Amino acid sequence: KPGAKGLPAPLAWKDPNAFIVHSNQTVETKRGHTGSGVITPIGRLFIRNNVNPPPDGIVADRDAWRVEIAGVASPRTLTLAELKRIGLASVATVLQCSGNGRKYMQDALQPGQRISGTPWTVGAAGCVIWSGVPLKAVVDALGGPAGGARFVTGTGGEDLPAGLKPKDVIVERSVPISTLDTVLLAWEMNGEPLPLAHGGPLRMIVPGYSGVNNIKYVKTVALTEAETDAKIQAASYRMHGVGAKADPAQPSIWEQPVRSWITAPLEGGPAGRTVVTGVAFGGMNAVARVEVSTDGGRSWTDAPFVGPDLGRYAWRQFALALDLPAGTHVLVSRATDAAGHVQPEDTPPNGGGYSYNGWRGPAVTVETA
Ligand code: MSS
Repeated sequence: KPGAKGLPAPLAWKDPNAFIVHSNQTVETKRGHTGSGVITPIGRLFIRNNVNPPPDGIVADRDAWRVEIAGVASPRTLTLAELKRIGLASVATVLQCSGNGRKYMQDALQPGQRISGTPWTVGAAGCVIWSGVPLKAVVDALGGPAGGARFVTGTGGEDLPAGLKPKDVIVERSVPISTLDTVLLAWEMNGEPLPLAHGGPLRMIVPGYSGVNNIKYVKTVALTEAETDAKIQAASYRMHGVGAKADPAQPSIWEQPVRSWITAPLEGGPAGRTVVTGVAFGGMNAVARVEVSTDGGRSWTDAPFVGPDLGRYAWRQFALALDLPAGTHVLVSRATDAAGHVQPEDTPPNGGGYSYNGWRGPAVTVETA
């Protein structure tokens, strides 16, 4: 039963009341627990690991962490201390699992159809400020890209389980070279040293891209001609039909689509004045507009954004004060990004349960009296 399990021991430092524990490696922030500030407190941010994290020891001496930079004119292995002498930048991004909202796709399946994977609702997401060095500055310091680079490929620093083919388990992802201008090699989140659980000592952040592309404990960053043939890239996190097999010709789960959901109210209460709050983001583009409906999408009202605007990759919070008469209300929100993409009513199910961004799935039904 979701919510019945306690936090796994390595995550015991997190707020025990803020999570639905799906498994040792998949811990979802309860809806409404991302807080009323724009930034998600680290103690309430979701966790998703594809394999067991490395031992704690790797954050004992953070500055000694080594990352190999390849596919540049002068390839080198740099320590974190050396990276800190190259540059510093900060960016706020929505960190969201590719499968966030998968439950809404699973709930809509026909008999005989199946989508496997964690049934995340809205809580495999948060908004984080990352600080570190722009990858571009590191590449420039090493003489610029070697010829022919088409991808940025990051490799996670986990010890791989024995007895399995490394390519089947290694967390290694390639993203298009166009991200070279925005990728950050981050050692801080929300002003704190990056905890191991979120990828410390060093994480590759790809602004606007879904969770899996943000490689924790990154040990190699390479500019490559081809996408990695690791299973997590070639035969997983692909857009394909329900029941079909993943293959490298299908689109990879990279850029996040526009999305929003309501964070309060989640339960009924007295009729009358109510503040409907939520979060909205555009993925690659800034979010430009969000509307709220209290009648399940029949009529819509623009909701004002509140709090600071932390840039195009961050989410914005919204708060609409309104009067709810006594009765049943179906609350939903619908975001539009700066490029004009509108959140659809539903996202057709896909085989991996990825990139759900419908406004219908996360509807909240409340009774007021
Ligand atoms: N990285 C590494 N190294 N490993 C692993 O496992 N996972 C992914 C990312 N990265 C991994 C990595 C995923 S998948 C996700 S979401 C993310 O991460 C999460 O994060 P956090 O920090 O929250 O845990 Mo899905 O798309």
